[in-house]
Amino acid sequence: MERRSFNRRMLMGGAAVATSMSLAPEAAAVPKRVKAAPAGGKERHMKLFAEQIGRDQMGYGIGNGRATIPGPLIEINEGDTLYIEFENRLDVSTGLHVHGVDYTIGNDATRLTRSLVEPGHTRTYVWRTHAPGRRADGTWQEGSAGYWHYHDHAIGSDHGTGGVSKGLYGGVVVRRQGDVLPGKTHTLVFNGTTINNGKGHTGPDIEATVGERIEFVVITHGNDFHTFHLHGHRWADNRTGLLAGPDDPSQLIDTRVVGPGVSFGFQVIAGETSGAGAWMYHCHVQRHSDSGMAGLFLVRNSDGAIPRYDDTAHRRH
Ligand SMILES: [Cu+2]
Repeated sequence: MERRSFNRRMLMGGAAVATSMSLAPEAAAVPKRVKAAPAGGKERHMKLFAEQIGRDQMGYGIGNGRATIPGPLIEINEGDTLYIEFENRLDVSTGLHVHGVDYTIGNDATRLTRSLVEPGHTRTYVWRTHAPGRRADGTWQEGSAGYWHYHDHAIGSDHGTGGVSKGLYGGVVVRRQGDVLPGKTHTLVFNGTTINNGKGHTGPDIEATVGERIEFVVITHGNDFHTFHLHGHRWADNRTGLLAGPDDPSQLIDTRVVGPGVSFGFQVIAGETSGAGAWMYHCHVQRHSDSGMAGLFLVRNSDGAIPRYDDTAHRRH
């Protein structure tokens, strides 16, 4: 098994050989060439709505679908302008307040700035983004690229305390030209002591096959500080979660402190150095993980198997 894996990596060229010895035997070949984000500068249009979910929850939805918690992941490229036709299907005023991107005060989606949407009404929010560049005064202006998020800022209080607790939130990814694109992206929101307002206070399972490039967008809401931890994987503590090269000084981490309003993201190659398995992710505040702030990153071998995974133990929770 080990030899077969090693040989496959040797075909990829000299650079990969040096590291292959330390790789887990079950690790599959990493794709030879990653896909990169294209240049921005496009005008994009989408429709989004907010609606009630059951008796106690609320969510954002897209197109003709149902609302979800978290809401749809919104992904754009630096330089893009996004026009969001937003429909309020709730019986209270709400809006789409966003972090990180550029928007005028009339797009703040707060009561203070009279930029909410009344029940049954529709309006268009405009989000702009910009690429990095040099200001006229010679200083450097960072671009919009990052892992951001949007949420209600009106229901329950002028800060959206009620709307956010019921599920009105979602992720935003702004990519820079050339950024590595993931195979799949998953949004995890620590909200109170739930993950994604999950029933039974249990986080969703995230499924992958060894070698897949998986992106995590992690957002925090509520009143508590948390420590996001993922087993068997690690990432760089920088904008992308990926090292830019051998001289990138970013620290490698597998746990990060987060608090209300914070968002970050990263990519991992599933099972790259540790192989397949039911890898837990959870808040590392013991009281929080014990109360259910945990889920599984289910990384399968290419034959679909998950080594040493006792499904019944997990389901008993
Ligand atoms: Cu926690």
